[in-house]
Amino acid sequence: MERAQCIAMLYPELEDKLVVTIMGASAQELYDLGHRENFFYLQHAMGLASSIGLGLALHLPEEQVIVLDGDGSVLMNLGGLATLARYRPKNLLHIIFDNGSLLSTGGFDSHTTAGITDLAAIARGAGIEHVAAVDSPMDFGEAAVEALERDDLSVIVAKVKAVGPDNYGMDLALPENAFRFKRCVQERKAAR
Ligand SMILES: Cc1ncc(C[n+]2csc(CCOP(=O)(O)OP(=O)(O)O)c2C)c(N)n1
Repeated sequence: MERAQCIAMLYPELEDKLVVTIMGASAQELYDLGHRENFFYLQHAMGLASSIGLGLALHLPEEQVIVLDGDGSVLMNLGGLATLARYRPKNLLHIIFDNGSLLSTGGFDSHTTAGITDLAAIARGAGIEHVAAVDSPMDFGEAAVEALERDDLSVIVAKVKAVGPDNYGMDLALPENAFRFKRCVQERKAAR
């Protein structure tokens, strides 16, 4: 299974949600499907996409927040899973694309490559009740639908191939994306 395939399956569902991605391949694959003002690509701050998602979810309970993360990034902020479990926002779905690689910076193996580290087990051990580990598009789709309907914190660990986009490049620098995303959040809040 490829991450781009999963993101494409998810894309129609993302129109009315707030979406935070890590930098690099995940961000590019989402951007390539068509940028929307409710997408925030967290450049540089590896590991903190779930923390940004948690803050958004806690402060905007009427929004549904989706975080698109990577194994390498999650490994840099394992405590983030425990913090998610503790605050348990009902409106947060944390999707971890586990490609066993730090793909966006050259494809170095991560701790999950040889099956040493099990991120789904860590998420469960952190206290997150709804954790799905999937490795096929059908299972990913089912897990995503269940999570979006659940009304509780959910984590999906999706095993994917270590492949990314052919080309990188976004016509949207981090500050511009951040300002526009914030404005989008404010406008959605005002419209409710
Ligand atoms: C604190 C920090 N360290 C290192 C980097 C450089 N860096 C950017 S993306 C990346 C790899 C991310 O790996 P992963 O989360 O598994 O996602 P993938 O690239 O495999 O999609 C690294 C090491 C960074 N941006 N921030």
